[in-house]
Amino acid sequence: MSLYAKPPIDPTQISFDVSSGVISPAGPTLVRRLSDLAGCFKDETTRAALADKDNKEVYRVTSSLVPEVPRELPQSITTIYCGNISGELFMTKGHQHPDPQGEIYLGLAGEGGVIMFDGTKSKWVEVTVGKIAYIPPGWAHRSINTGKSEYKFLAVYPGGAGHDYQWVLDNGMGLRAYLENEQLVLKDFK
Ligand code: M6P
Ligand code: ZN
Repeated sequence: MSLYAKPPIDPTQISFDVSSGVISPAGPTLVRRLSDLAGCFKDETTRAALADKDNKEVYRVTSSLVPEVPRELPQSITTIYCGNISGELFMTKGHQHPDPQGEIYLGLAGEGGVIMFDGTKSKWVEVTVGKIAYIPPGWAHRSINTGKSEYKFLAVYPGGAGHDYQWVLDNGMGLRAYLENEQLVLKDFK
């Protein structure tokens, strides 16, 4: 008998296709456009103008059917498209876990990584194919596409951890990621 009274999902096999980013059986897909990223880029004026103009898709997140509830381990594939706003590279919104719990990111395709910030210290970790980033409890995380193609990674995270986006808007991420002369340049967040 299961030690856990009502498991919401049975032991199962989950397929994922790296080129399409499709997970099956599929859960929800989240699409974030420039209009969803208010306050994320340093050049907010240009972000807002471009959001009004063509409102490009910046990234999408496909998920499995494993639900975001305590004790479960949901997975998702994030695809960040190539682009920048005044040199600052396309990124995820970034969040802190309201319930401090860890998370892992596995690189699937392209070039990129994650900025982590604990409110005092910040850290850049590259997450390419063959690498796993470990995000410890208490560290906010924001992913960046540093390459010339789509950047994809698989995330596995505790279902009860939650997503606090306001924490990042209030505290920043410590660092910002730019492309200068084809090189990644990390700058102070301010
Ligand atoms: C990863 C995971 C998800 C997260 C997604 C996009 O797939 O960390 O939990 O939702 O990245 O990041 P954000 O929620 O910051 O937009
Ligand atoms: Zn997270």
